Amino acid sequence: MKMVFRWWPHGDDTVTLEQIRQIPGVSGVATMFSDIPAGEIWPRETIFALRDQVHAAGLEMEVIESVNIHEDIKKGLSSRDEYISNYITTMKNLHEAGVKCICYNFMPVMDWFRSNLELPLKDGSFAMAYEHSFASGLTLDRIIASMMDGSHDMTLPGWEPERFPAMAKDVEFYHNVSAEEYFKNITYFLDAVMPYAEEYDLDFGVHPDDPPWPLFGLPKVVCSAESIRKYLALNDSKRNGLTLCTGSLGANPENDIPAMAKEFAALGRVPFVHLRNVKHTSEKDFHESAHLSSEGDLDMYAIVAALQENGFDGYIRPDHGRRIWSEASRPGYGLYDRALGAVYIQGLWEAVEKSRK
Ligand code: CS2
Ligand code: MN
Repeated sequence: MKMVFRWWPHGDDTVTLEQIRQIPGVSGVATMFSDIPAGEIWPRETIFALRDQVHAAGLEMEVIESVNIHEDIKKGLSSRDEYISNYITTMKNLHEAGVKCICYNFMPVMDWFRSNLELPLKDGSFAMAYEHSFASGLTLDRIIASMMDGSHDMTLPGWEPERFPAMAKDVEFYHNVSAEEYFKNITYFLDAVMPYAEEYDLDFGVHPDDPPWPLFGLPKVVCSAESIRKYLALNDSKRNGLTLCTGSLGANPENDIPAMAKEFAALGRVPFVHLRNVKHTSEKDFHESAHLSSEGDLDMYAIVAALQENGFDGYIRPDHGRRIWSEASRPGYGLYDRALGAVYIQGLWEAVEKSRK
């Protein structure tokens, strides 16, 4: 297992590589170029320059989160072939720079959604929260405005402003796309890309939908054990894997996360894990919590044990943290709470490892 930490380059992060280097046990970053629009090739020189910067700080750059998928690929338009070809060139460039794992998602139009990016918790910290009745009633303008209001002027993953102008039309487009058609578009992408994932030694981990249920009339793809089985079966390559995001999947109390960790790690199809915890306030309402089992509804020990006992040998990162100690940062991605999470997870990992000997 390798512990990594999400980080944005080119001045788009309040956290520095030097700070990440000082978190015990963290060996590398999961990073991306949020300034390159989806669909464009990531130039070799740009990737190599970043890799050198990360290495100079004493860290590795083996995980990319995310190489976003152009909307035309998701929609299945004829222009997709060019974007897929660009994607494959980016894969080649990343491979040559030593990248081993690519996290991506197939959520249409937008990435994760929260109705409140700064819910005050009892202990004086702030967490991101989701209230279903409120979220389902929002217009697109309100959705964008509510995400931007809490963004502290930083790009939120999946909410890059370049996406906004087309969003309304895109949402409408998907109202006429069935889940079956959408899965065909995914298969087309996977069939084109997986042979190159094998050639370039790149493990792909699709990120679950967040929240893991239908919202805004958009098709949902990865939200339960059943849908994950279906996704992995779309293309049999072992490189076609899952990013097990416990907080995204765990937002639905019916999802048994330790069972999922067991099933998919045993298949060797989990290259990357996002560990975070959630606290349910009702069936479809929740807020994010500190990583500890005692702070949320997920049994983090059971998840770590399931991964280890089933041969998981990939990357783990602490996902969204709370805002604590008055830190100003991109929502979910401050230094302090994620650093506490990284160390807690490694404590669990060591405890499980030693108890098995
Ligand atoms: C993040 C995602 O919210 C989360 O759980 O991990 O934004 C993730 O980076 C993307 O969906 C991956 O493509
Ligand atoms: Mn995640």
